[in-house]
Amino acid sequence: MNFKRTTVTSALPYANGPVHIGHLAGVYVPADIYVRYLRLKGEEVLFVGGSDEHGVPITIKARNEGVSPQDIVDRYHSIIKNAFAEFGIKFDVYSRTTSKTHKKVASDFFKKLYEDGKFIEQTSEQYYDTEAKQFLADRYITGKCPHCGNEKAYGDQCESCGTSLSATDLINPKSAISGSIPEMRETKHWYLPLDQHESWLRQWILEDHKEWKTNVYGQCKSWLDMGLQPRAVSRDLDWGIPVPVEGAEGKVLYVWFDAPIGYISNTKELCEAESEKFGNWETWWKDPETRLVHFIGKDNIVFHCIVFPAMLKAERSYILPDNVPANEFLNLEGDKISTSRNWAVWLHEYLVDFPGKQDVLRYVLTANAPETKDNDFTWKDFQARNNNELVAVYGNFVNRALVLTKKYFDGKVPALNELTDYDKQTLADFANVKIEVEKLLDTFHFRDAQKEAMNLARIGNKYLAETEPWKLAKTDMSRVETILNISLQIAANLSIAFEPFLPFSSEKLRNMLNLGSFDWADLGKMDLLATGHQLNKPELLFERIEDEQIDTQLAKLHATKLANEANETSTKVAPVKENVTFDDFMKMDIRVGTVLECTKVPKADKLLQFKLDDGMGGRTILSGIAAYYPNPEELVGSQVLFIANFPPRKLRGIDSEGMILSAENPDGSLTLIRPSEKLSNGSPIV
Ligand code: B3M
Ligand code: ZN
Repeated sequence: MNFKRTTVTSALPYANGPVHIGHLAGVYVPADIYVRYLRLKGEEVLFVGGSDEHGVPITIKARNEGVSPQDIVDRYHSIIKNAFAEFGIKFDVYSRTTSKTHKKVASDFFKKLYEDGKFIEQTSEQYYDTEAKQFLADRYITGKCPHCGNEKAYGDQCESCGTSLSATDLINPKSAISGSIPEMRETKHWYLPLDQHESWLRQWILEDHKEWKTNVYGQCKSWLDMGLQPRAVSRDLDWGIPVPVEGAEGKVLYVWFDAPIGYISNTKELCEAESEKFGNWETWWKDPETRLVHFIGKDNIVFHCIVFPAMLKAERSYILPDNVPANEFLNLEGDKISTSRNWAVWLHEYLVDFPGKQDVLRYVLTANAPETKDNDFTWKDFQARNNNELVAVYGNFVNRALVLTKKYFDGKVPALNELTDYDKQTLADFANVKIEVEKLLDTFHFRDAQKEAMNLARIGNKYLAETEPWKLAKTDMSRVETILNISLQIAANLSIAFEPFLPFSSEKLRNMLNLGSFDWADLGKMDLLATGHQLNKPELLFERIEDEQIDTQLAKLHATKLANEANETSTKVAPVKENVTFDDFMKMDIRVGTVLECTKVPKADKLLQFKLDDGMGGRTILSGIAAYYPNPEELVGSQVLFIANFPPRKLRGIDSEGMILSAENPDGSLTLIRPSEKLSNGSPIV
């Protein structure tokens, strides 16, 4: 199929928090690379983004902060929008699902399907909070997890063991709104009968789109093989787009019904505002010659490959996506990125710590993009890729070419004279790269495409290092001219090849080269700079990142980890036992003693035998802590606490006269209690 234009969408992030590197790596950088590439090729393309401003998490956040959901989405919509702009994610439109246009488009979409009989109505039982007088979304119900016993599991998921739940699985469910025990009540909803769409979806995905990425295809196949069920497209909630039919008071469109329609509404909003530039919105969504591509993360695959296409098909006038190049997840320093645990690199914080280094992050995220499997971001790798690749290869090459041209030719592009075999070989290596990069970009292999672009820089860097024009300047100026001409042409090519990946650096490089407009077709040409063309002042394209900067980031993450651990520990503290009286306490005779000997008890792998100076002539006590003290002799000289009035008992043939006190750690291990100051042996604890 020959398409005339492409509509590119990228998932609409929930406006309930800022965006982090996982978002960029998974969705927005690849989408932006792809769009920049198409634009450079002179293709007609529309890049649609926006914020997803409905859904339960937004209402929960608002309730927690005591503000309205609108306040929350207003705040994060602008934070997110700015972060994307800062990183050069160049949307044609970035709007929001609380816009007027969207309300109308989504509402009309629902109405059309409703009137055409594309939904089924079903009544089901759901938890209802009689105090707050509302039905409870799964997230609004807490209770005990049936799998791990966590008392604070949510009705949709237990965050302790990660199991996804439904509200009815919870033991002792409670409303998170009022704290009351919810009751079951009947409620009516509209469902999209996905089961009725199964057969065309099977054909369309499994037969007609075998070229989709294997992670996407595989997930679709397993959904289809499990058999599709009707999905509710409405919810009992007061935040969202009201269900536009009679008798639906208190019900709104399910967020996953309205959000993908947001792509359409945002297109419409743009086209109506700038019709001369973008034409009619319907062309982007209904013309069979338009190619639709959705960039998303793996958790959104079912919605974009199955649910939304079923909605579009049911509506009957829309095109379907041609590809859905979903990525897997990016981890951070070996752990899953998590907003609630603050385990993330937030874009707005990165910009404060690394001002002007947007391209470095873009580069590293693409180099490690989770294209086929989850991948890991580490700060050491970030530093290494910056220092060893961007600075040492790309930056170094460009800088040398420009500085030498300034030095020998006053910044004017020198002539291309006779070519040596090595020159010819270098030029030939070059010519292949364009085809290779294109092939990779066309098939969404952004990591490899960027690697190819970096190869160009490597070719250039090697060429300069091996020809050593600075050594020839005294003897063979004609040769120096040729070498620098070739090097500058390579630099000009780099500014094109890297434009989709590193737009800020490309622009900087083009300014240094004093290069005007250009397009993708210029890539591979060796006459981009005419002889005599005046270059601008050379500047460094990239800067080294020092160890201290990386250490600061690692320290920040370490602090987060400690805080999280402290948090988790505090929730795992053993419950307090029944009260005792003061007299009960006073019956216990706890004293200080010094360890004189400490040895393993033969054939009892848990026991240590202590000989204590107890200030009363000495005693022997056995304690079950051998597992935690592999070198018991090191305890000699330590002071410990022991119970002095335990009746002696025989263990393994040895009389044990008391009990030594230890603390139990959250993981169940034991640590001896040792006074931090030297005390007199036999002193009672009071
Ligand atoms: N807001 C989920 C997410 O941010 C959702 C995407 C909507 S795309 C139409 O992962
Ligand atoms: Zn659990």
